Amino acid sequence: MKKKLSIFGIKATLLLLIGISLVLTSCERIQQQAGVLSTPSAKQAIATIGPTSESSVTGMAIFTQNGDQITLTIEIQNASPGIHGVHIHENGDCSSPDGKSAGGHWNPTGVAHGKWGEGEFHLGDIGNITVGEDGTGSIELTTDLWEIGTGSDVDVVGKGIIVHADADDFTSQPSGNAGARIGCGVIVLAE
Ligand SMILES: [Cu+2]
Ligand SMILES: [Zn+2]
Repeated sequence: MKKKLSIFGIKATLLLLIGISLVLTSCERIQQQAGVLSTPSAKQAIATIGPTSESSVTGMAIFTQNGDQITLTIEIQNASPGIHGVHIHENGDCSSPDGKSAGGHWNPTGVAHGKWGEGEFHLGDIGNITVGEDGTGSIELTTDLWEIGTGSDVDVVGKGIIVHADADDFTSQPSGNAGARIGCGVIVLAE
């Protein structure tokens, strides 16, 4: 009788210890999640790029803020090999089959189209992506000219990413003569 009781006592203690450790683990998780959400330097915005009716292009654009610097990385797949212009356009609207619903180049400063970092250029003038034989390509750009989720004139959230069939020549107005719109994505604040 005594033996049975002591075995029961060990089992009960073990169960209690497992229960306490489970509660502690879930508390830690909640604290970690809250920490990520409240860190202002980890602000991110993303756009999932999908094909217009003229293509099968897919891709992803990720904007990550670090201090006052924002780094944009765009990766695309299933594109034709060669050079493709890529811009931020003024509307986060990919509803039309030709991508025209995204409007013109995002140009909150009201200047001419051009090459990023040289003379006048739209805040949406990201540049050109070189796509290899495997149909993939990428571009990266770091700047303090954009903001994420501030609601200001230079906030990228709510705008569109457009990938073009041809290269941006950086001189033709108003959009670099980059041809048809083959990929489109809406820039949204990342959770
Ligand atoms: Cu464009
Ligand atoms: Zn432009």
